[in-house]
Amino acid sequence: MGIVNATPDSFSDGGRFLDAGAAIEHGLRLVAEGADVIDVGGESTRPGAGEVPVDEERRRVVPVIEALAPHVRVSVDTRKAEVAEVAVAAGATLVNDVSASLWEVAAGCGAGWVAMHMQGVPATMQVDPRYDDVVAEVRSFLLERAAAAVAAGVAEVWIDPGIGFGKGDDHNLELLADLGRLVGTGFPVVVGTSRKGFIGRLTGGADVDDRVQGSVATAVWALAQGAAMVRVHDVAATVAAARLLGDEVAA
Ligand code: HH2
Repeated sequence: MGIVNATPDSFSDGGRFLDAGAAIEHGLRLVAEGADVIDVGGESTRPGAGEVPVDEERRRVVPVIEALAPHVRVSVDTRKAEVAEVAVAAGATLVNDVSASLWEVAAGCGAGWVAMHMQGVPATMQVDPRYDDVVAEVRSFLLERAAAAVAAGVAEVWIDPGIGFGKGDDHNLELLADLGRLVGTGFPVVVGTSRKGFIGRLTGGADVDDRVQGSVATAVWALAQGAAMVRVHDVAATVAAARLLGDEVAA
């Protein structure tokens, strides 16, 4: 899953693809690099980010989805029901929901749904995240939401541990180490580590543009543990590494 953020303030590519033409061009580039899904977002959920009004978010994502949908599967990265609905009408077939609350919307419009775990809300989630057992708590939350979605009639339900969403570095590492416990639920797992802050901290303070190696390493790790999809900015590098793993190492 390649990331296209049509936002002014996303933590790694904010402002680069706010213009629809630039976002579409970038999405097509990621398709050429091997992305199977393009995730289009119009609201940053980086730590500290505030909410974007519905009209503005809709204005940012709809033209990009319309242009990309004939070429590739498109998901919409949103927490808002209204935006999910117009995005599906524009051609998106997957609702990537970091709030894990839009399953009825996905059921209503016949789209797939990604339930991501987050403790708190982006504005404050990194202040002091706490868990007794992060893997068990994330797993039971996701299972509960996934069951609700299945009961509501969503035919395609994904789960995502929400790396960096209300989690300290140790929480992120525990979730990655124990990803098998999410994979074991039987729901397909998607993981997003790409260029995130913990990679910078664990690699001696690498800037956001210098986190490709850590991003690829963690993506390959996630795939090796059984994740079905990784959400990444650096599609070419990730596809090359994933192909090596799948074609050569696992052969
Ligand atoms: N991470 C981000 C946004 N959406 N969706 C899923 N399912 N999983 C993730 O880990 C995830 C996500 C944050 O990354 P990004 O889109 O690059 O930044 P921003 O939120 O600042 O736009």
